[in-house]
Amino acid sequence: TLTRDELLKRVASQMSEKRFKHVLGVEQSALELADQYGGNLEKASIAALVHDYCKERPKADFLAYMTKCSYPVDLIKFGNEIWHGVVGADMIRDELGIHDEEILNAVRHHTTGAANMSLLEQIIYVADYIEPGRDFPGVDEAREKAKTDLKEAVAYETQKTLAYLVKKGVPIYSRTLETYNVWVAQLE
Ligand code: DGI
Ligand code: FE
Ligand code: FE
Ligand code: FE
Repeated sequence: TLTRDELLKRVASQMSEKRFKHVLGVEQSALELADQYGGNLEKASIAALVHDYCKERPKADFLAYMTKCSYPVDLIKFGNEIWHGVVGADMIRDELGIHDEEILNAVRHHTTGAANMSLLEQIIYVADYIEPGRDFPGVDEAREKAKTDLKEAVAYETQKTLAYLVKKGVPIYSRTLETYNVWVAQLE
């Protein structure tokens, strides 16, 4: 397994300085949340460091990987925004040798959420949204909620993200809708 230093180097080599700063911010927020809610600090750190590892991959790499392995057909219609988590998790396993399914699921679901999310998945989903470098309307409210109730923060982020995507008129991935139905609309 990679040391933290080796992991940092591998991650930094995959992205712009700006995105690497975001990754370190997500790690900081994830560690704070893990500390507060009793999550595993080491897993929170690793998941945060690798969550956007594939964000800057060429589209062709994802398409080749998806063709080689079997993914749901509806996934092919989307783009890097969805692939870097869903497909990225498997690339991280192959390239970085990270096999912990909890960490991989945290990466897999960090963009869309999921109907059922482990504590670690909730931590990474929320940390990605509230890390110190984020600045958008509503981020402070999300930070406040994260301080008092992690699940409320998950719900808030899910509602805001879906509203934002609908306003932009972009396609909504099925898993994003599932997250909304369970976490916001409380359809079980
Ligand atoms: O990778 P980051 O920028 O740190 O953040 P992210 O992985 O949470 O989100 C990446 C983008 O994906 C963000 O602009 C919101 C968008 N997104 C989330 N769910 C969906 C989506 N885009 C589409 N088209 N459909 C979705 O369901
Ligand atoms: Fe991401
Ligand atoms: Fe996110
Ligand atoms: Fe991110």
